[in-house]
This record gives sequence, structure tokens and C-alpha cells, in this order.
Amino acid sequence: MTDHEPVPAVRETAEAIATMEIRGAATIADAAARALAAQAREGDYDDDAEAFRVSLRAAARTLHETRPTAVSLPNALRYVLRRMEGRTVEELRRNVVSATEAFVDQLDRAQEDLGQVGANRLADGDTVMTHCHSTDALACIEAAVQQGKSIEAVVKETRPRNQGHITAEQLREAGVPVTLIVDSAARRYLDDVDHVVVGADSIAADGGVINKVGTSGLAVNARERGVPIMTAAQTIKLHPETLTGHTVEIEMRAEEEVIDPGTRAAIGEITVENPAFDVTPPRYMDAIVTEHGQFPPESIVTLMRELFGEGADEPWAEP
Ligand code: RUB
Repeated sequence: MTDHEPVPAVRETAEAIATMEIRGAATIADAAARALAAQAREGDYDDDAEAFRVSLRAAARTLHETRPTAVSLPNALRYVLRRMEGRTVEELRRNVVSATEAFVDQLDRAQEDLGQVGANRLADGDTVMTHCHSTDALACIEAAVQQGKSIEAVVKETRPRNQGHITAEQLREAGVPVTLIVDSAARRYLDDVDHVVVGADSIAADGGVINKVGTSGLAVNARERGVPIMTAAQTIKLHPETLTGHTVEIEMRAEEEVIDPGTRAAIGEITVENPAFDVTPPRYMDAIVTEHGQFPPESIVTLMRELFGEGADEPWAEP
């Protein structure tokens, strides 16, 4: 192992994020922060503070390169690296590890707090519709159940990777009766639904919600059917670079997720595209629910300025 090569825990975490064994914006942020703590603890720096800093930045770059859309990943790296202070390796190590612990604690608390806010939007007897698997969205539904409300769920399977199956299982475990549907049946079932609850990978300064592909179509249909739709998203999903006009990169994934090679060969010469996320314009979203309360999507920029006014530097960049 060369001095600045990431420790195994960082390489394994990066691999698990890239292959989606670790997935979902909040879970990715949690894993990335913990990986930086492992780099701080397990790296061999030989009392060289500069070697420590260079290695931490290299580890952050390895993690950053895994998936492009969920801003929780760079936001987590930024949080920890900004607190990488100290003159000795021992001080640096202590500060990075305690920054990671504070970050992970904040994630948990934010999810609990936004769950209460989201739950207040749900009424006893409501049926909710979900898309993909979002721990922030689930926190709202589970908090409503804990408040004593009786909630049922219509769960979209969410092709191509069927994250809806995870949602179905977790809601069932929380005591919520679940009806699983194929994605194409969503509009039909919106007539039986009181609220749509989705998560977010990133939220842009204009209030656009970037989430699993299919969210925007669901939001348009929900508006047409008169069903309210909320995004549950802790503030780590706010994308600071969009404050200065940058757009959010939408991850394109392998075509094998959509169609197996044999079937594709039998069809003949076609193009297959597999975008993982899409953008829901703010006018189709009723509320963004965060740990600081709920916001109309168009006003989220005020919270973004308050929390990310310092901008979006890249503390992992070389040297
Ligand atoms: C997951 C997805 C989730 C958000 C929010 O996509 O779109 O809705 O990440 O999740 P993928 P959470 O499966 O491709 O990672 O609320 O858990 O952060």
C-alpha cells in the first residue's frame, strides 16, 4: 500500500456505493462519512500531518467518484473535511473522527425531526403512494403510525431495480398494509390515494426535486388527480452548487438493468437508455419537508442560502 492509497474500508465502501449495495442518498452519506473516519483511524501516517491530509483528500475523491447525482455524498465529504484541523496526526485523527460522529448523529436526528413534520401532513385513515425506497419518506409514514394514525400504502415497484420491494417490506414491518403495483398502474391507483410521499437525491435552488426516475411523471399525474405530493428530504439533500447556476448531473446506468443481453439481441438493433433520476419542477410538488419544517419548493432557496451561504468548495481537490 502506498502512502496515499485509501485504506480497504474506503475502497470497499466506494465499491458498495458504485454497485448500489449501499444506496439511497442518506445511507450513502452515512457510509461515506464513516469511511473517512476509517481512513483517519486505520491509515499509516508515520506522524506526518501532511500525509494524513493528502490521504484523507484522496479517500474523499475515491468516494466522490462513485455516483454523481445524490448531493448528500459531496455534502458529507465537505462536512468532515472542513473539520480536518490540527497540527499533529493525533489531533487531525481526533477531529476527523469526532466530525464524523457529529455528522452521523445529525443525519439520524434530522430524519427523526423531518419524520414528525411529514407525519403531520398525513391524516388518520390515509393511503399513501410511494416511489423507490427513501428512508426520509419512510420516516414520515412511520412517524404517522407512531402518532397512532392508521395508514395504508400503495407501493410502486420502481423499475428497473425494484427498490419498491424494500419499501414494501419495511412498511409491512412497521404494520402498514401494503399494495404493490407496477409503475404503469400508478395513475389508476392515484384515485385510491390521499398523499404521495417521495424522497430526494438532490434539491436545486429553484425547488426542482431530483429523485428516482419516474418521480416527475408521478408528480404530474398526482397534480392532475388532485392528490397532494410531498418530498421528504433532510437538508443534506440541498445542492449548494445550484445556487450559482450549476445543474445536477443525472446518472446514466447500464442497459443490462433494463433488458437482459439475450432479449436485447433477439430484438435487434435498438438503443437502450437507463437514466437513474429525473427532475420534478417545483410547480408539481406541494411541499418539501425538512428537519427545519416544511417549505413550498420555490422558497427552499432561502434555507439553502442560510445553510450553504459559504458556497460549495471542493476540499477533496488536490493537492
Ligand atoms: C434512491 C432514491 C431515493 C433517494 C432518497 O435511488 O431515489 O428516493 O435517494 O433516499 P437509488 P433517502 O436507489 O438509485 O440510490 O431518503 O433514503 O436518502
